[in-house]
Amino acid sequence: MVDLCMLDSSIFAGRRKQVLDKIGPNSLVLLGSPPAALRNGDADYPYRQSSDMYYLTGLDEPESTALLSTAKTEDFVLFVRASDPAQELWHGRRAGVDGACSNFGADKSYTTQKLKSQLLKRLSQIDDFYYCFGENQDYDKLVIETLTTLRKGERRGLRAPKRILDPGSILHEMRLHKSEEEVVLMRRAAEITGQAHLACMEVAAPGGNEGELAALLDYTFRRMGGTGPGYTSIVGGGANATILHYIENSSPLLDGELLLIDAGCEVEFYTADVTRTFPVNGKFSPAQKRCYELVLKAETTAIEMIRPGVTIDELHQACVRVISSGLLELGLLSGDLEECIAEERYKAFFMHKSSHWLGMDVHDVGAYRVDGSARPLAPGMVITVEPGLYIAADADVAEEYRGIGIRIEDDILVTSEAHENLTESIPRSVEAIEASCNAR
Ligand SMILES: [Mn+2]
Repeated sequence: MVDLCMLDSSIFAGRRKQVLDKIGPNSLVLLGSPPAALRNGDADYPYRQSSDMYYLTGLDEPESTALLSTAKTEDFVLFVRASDPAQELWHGRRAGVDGACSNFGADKSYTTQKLKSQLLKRLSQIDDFYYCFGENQDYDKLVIETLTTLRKGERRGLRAPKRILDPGSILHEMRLHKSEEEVVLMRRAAEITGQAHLACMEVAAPGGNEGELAALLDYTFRRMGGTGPGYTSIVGGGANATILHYIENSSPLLDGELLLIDAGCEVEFYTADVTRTFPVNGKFSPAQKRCYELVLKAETTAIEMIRPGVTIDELHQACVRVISSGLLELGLLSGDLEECIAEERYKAFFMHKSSHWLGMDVHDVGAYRVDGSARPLAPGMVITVEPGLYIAADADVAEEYRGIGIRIEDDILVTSEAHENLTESIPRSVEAIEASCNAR
């Protein structure tokens, strides 16, 4: 059975009620689950429910489908795998048709095999159909076949919905604004993530390996009650840190190099997303320190700006200005500051954006622009701030800067007054990082 240790069934019911209130009369929402993913041979990856499906149901099973409807039918219908002692002996527990009602609050439930006939019946009774094409080919095929059957059957009294709408327009707006319960989970994810990063600073040393630290992250996440990493951890030493999404995590840790760790713990489907960069031997070289303090200055400048009404674009522009100005001072760029910014020359060393929404998905849902303009931040939103500096090992710059990769990333809750840094306690200043690295 799914462990609802913090989010109880009333929270999922409240979310469904909000959706039902927003979709208007004669509407139906279909949410599906991704198929189990094969790793190799006959072994699967661990299953992860889609965030939208979990957000509204709390059900973490493949082959499950949810319908929410304001037509003259049940409000909430679940389709699930049938209980099957033999299958459950081999592959794990199932809610089953009875459990879908008694444990997950469905007004009516069926086995997955009934989805096709029920969808045909229920889609012929509505005007607005909320369904997201392009996420799952099996559902796309079923939906297209069903709509085609309905259109062809108009002379027999069938009718197709008038409109197909994106459920994200409602659901993703809800997910963008975190409730108190969600903030509790994100706070917990941030705390555990902090402990894991700290453990890595204490353990990392020349002669170690990136893989050992990736394992320490996993171990700390799960030992402290998380479900594991919310995305594949990035543990990159030396020039590996200049590869933005490096996940091989298998190189030796070398004396004199920096180590970049981008890792976040997931707690009940909510993830943290934190990056720290520190010296393998516990002491920044002068060039590393200059680069590090530049990225830190960009990060703190942007974080300080965060309050309702500010936009993510403005935070990024602030980071770009600090980084560009620092690159000129370090001699990594030359010329005029305004030109470097206008011509985006900083992109040779800082090529990604500074922030994204954070929540159930590490790059969480929610529109970044509204009516063509950058969206103002509002209380309850959670964003990252993560400027970086990446100097390729063969870059045409002074030798001491080659192969330096630095990113510093924190998770920020927008509050009514300004903001709260959920990951503030994880060492960030040069002094705090060196102290933690030498606390082993
Ligand atoms: Mn991030």
